[in-house]
Amino acid sequence: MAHENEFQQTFVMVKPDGLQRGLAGEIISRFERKGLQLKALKMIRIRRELAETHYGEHKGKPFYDGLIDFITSAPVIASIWEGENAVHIVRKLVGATRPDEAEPGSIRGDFAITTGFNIVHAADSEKTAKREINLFFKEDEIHDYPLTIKEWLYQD
Ligand code: DAT
Ligand code: MG
Repeated sequence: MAHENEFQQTFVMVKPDGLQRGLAGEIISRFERKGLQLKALKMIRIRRELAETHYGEHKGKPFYDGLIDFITSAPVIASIWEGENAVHIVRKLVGATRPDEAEPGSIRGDFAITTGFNIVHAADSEKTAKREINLFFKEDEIHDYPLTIKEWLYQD
């Protein structure tokens, strides 16, 4: 795996369907229990312009218009999580894009049925994570505080 043992921040969003289905707490809880540190959290209604920037790589694909309509249709919960290899670890916890391929035990594997309603977003690389963090959060919304259980999560 690239970036082994690298401390990283990643961007995660509970999508409108995750929130509407009452799964926000469950989803956040999974990252907490893994040992990742919550650095930022907020509930927002994504404006169209932000949605189009965030999902810019998918512009022109058949599902693009529906994706933009969906992600702007109701509030989401945006968050930043930090830890060793956080980007890769969070993607594993989230599971494959298609819920019929997502492993049981992953969030999408456990709670989603269709790709269009796969309940959670996570950045797919360190570069994407940085970009998405900057898109969704101001610097003063990101919190630095000690992770008191750190010595039980990481060897020095
Ligand atoms: P991921 O969210 O796992 O990073 P992606 O970046 O390829 O996946 O696509 C972004 C979102 O777009 C995905 O979470 C759900 C939607 N999407 C992707 N492919 C789709 C498809 N074939 N049909 C409907 N929605 C799709
Ligand atoms: Mg993606």
